[in-house]
Amino acid sequence: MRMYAQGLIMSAVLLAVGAVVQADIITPTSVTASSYYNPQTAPTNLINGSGLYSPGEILTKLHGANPAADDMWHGGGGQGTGGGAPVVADQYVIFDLGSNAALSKAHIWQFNQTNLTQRGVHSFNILVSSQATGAITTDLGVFNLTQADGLTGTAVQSLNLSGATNVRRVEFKINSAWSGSTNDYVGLSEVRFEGVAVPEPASLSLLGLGAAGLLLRRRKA
Ligand SMILES: [Ca+2]
Repeated sequence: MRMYAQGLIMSAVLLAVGAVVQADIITPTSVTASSYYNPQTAPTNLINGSGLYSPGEILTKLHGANPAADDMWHGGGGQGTGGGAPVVADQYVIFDLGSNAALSKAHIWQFNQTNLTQRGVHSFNILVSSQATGAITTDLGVFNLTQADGLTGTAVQSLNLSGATNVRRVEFKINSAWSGSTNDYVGLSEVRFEGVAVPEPASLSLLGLGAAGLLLRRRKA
C-alpha cells in the first residue's frame, strides 16, 4: 500500500514538474482596441492568423504586405466607422488570454501596409493584469518594434517579458508610430504570447485534497 501511494505521489510530482517547464505559444481568445478603421481592419486580425504565410511552425511564418491593411489591425476615428487619424498616444489594444499564464515573451508581427509602414507601432508600454475585467495596471515597461518594409513578408519580433508571472489580460499602450506624428493611423499585423499555464485555484484545491487523502491513507496503513 505504501509503495502504491509513494508511486502515485511521485507521478503527481512528475506531472506537475512537466507542466511547469513546458512553455507554449498562446493565442489570445479575444482582443479589443481603442479604435479601428473598418471591419476589414478590426483587431481580431491580430489573433486569427490572417496574413501569415509559409509552412512550418508559427514563429517562422511571415506576415504579408497588404495595400488596404485588410489582415491587420489599423486604428481609426471610431470602432469600424472610418474617420480621421486619431491621437496615436490614445491608442491601445487589449488581449484576453482566456486563462492565466506566466508569460515569458510577446511575439509580434509589425504593421505591414504597402507603402504606409510608418503607421507601424514604434514605442509602446506593455501592461498586464491577472483579472478578466477591471483596470490593467502592472506596467512591464517600454518596448520598441522595428518598421516593416511594406513590400515583402515581415518576420516576427520577439520581446522578452519579465514580471508577467500571472497574466489573464495584456495591454499594448501605444506611445508612438514610426511616422512620429501626434495624430496618425497606427497598427500591428499579428500577435502571440509565450508562457506557462498558471493552475486554476480549483485544480490546485483538487491536488491538495488528493495529497491529503493519500497522506490519510498512509497513516491508516
Ligand atoms: Ca493578421
